[in-house]
Amino acid sequence: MIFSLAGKRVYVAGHRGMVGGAVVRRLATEQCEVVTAGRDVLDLIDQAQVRQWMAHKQPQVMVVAAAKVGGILANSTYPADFLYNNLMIEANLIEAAHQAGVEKVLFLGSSCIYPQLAPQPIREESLLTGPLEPTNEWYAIAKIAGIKLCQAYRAQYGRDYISAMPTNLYGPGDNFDLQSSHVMPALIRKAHEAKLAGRDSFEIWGSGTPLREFMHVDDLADACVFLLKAYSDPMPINIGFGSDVTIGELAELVAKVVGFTGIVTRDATKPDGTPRKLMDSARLHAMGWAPRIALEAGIADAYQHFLAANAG
Ligand code: GFB
Repeated sequence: MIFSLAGKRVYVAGHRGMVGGAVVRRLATEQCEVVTAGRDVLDLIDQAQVRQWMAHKQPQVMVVAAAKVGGILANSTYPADFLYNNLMIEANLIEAAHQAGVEKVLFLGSSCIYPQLAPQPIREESLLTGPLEPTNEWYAIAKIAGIKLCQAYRAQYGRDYISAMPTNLYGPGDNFDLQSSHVMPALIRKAHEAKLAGRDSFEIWGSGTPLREFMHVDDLADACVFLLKAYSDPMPINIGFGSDVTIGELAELVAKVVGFTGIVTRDATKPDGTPRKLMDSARLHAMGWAPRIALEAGIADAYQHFLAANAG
């Protein structure tokens, strides 16, 4: 381990989101102080506010888990929101961190930064080698800019700012809104509601053939803490699960976990997105980190949190 969190003040930007919330929970087991700021006190789009807040709080470490995120439909419907908000959030945070002397920054991107037809599994070297998937290129461009910010502050100022690219995530605190969510929470909700209503089917978007790799957010949070301590390199590092499933297979698995016994139908008018984005996480695994939460167990956990959040 090359960086110690002991006694450090760690700012987690985006703590009310699924990823930031998981990182805060994980950091509770470290000997560090966690600081956060809700949107009511700190608007991350506002450069002056971010600078003032950072100068006042003086964190030594920052995790950038704040982002405007959404599923395939939200990404393609609100391109300006996804590009502008994410560019502003990361630029404001990283520049303010540098100004305030923050020692270590972990910036979180996404597997969609890689070219639409990158060789699978996708290695970090694939970045910027081909055209992006059109359904999420706005978000991807913003996240690529975030990687470049970390690299630029490293190169120009010697800052230990790193970036990591998680695969598709799910878990407690996810967004279950059917229009804006990712596929996992959408399928959990659809299967649950179909079961409750006694329907004999629920519908998934697209052909069901795209392949996706899923990781429980608690595994991701563990990887983040590991990387804060052990990683210092300009190159982004992949955080993947190691295997993928088709969306059709995922729907069947979710139905099994939820206890829905009907059939799954397909809405071919909805987009498939990229055919496959399995990441090569060999660099991370070679450092000694591996995920622990198997897909079915992770879905069961996410379903329990969904039930708890919707009780009463
Ligand atoms: O998770 P998802 O919205 O985003 O969709 P991406 C994954 C796949 O699931 C697509 C299919 O092929 C969808 O068509 N799908 C099936 C559904 N049923 C549903 C449904 O009810 N809801 C949703 N949302 N999808 C996102 C990017 O891409 O991945 C973001 O848009 C981000 O930028 C994120 O990178 C990790 O995996 O296609």
